[in-house]
Amino acid sequence: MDTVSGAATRLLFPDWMRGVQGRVETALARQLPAAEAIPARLHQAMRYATLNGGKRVRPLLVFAAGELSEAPLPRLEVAACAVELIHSYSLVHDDMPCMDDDVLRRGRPTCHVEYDEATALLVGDSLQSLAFEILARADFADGPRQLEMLALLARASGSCGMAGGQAIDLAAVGRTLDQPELELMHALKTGALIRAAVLLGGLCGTALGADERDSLDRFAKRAGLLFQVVDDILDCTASTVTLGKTAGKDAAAAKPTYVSLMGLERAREFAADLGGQALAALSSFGERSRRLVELTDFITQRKF
Ligand code: GRG
Repeated sequence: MDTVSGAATRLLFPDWMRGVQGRVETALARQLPAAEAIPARLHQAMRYATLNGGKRVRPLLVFAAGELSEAPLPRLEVAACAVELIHSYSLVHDDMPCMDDDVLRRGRPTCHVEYDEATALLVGDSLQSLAFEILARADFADGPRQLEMLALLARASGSCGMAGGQAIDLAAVGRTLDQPELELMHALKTGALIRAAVLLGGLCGTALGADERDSLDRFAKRAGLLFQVVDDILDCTASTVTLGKTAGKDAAAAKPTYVSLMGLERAREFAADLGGQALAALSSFGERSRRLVELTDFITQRKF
């Protein structure tokens, strides 16, 4: 099987990133139902919500973690698509009037604005089902590993993961949370899927040892929190045009964030600290973790 080739490992990070993003875009377009397949409006809306947008950070994490275990590229591609389908579903539902009620996502009208609320609800439901369907296909991986990966993604997405974090988030509006409460909310809402992306990538290749799995998990948790702290900082420092989504929403909605909890400067220091902890967790992997190291820097320094 096609694994990460020597040529790929020599690519500069921006070229590697563009390569993975392009590969994932093509794979998603292939995995999604055709736009003209019945029910065409639902399938068009699913493609609208998933294709042509987004940084694809979670797929990049799958591929980067796959380099630790010399994972076959076709398997990484499927795992990356599954995680991105779950992420796309969460954004569609999060933008709906019953949740964050937003009109702009990835620089375009949100799914319920472009289509309608009932369609957006079904888009989220269908993207979630498709994520599990593609992981469950017979040629994806050997049985026990496939079950482990399915369970991992299911738990990360559900009430003890992303959906649970969203419930805590909705209940926290207008309240003051202390740091452990904020951390739990984000570990579930944003962190669980990022952690799943990293662990799935690690599971795609030759089995990692117990110590390696622990180190990877430590990295994944720090990276998930780092992503969110940077997101909070960008929400109050970047423009709507740059972000492609409505800036300043957290403060306007009286949402607890790292910036509201600790102020902008301390939030920046906290992000730098988390980045350092994430990198420290990778130290035992040496050169194999190069892409994860580069991605951590990308997440820390991202501008949108
Ligand atoms: C509706 C079950 C359910 C969950 C929603 C992920 C989420 C939970 C809500 C999204 C709201 C939000 C802005 C969270 C902050 C972190 C985050 C997930 C940002 C968006 O992810 P990016 O920046 O987006 O990776 P792109 O568009 O680049 O894919």
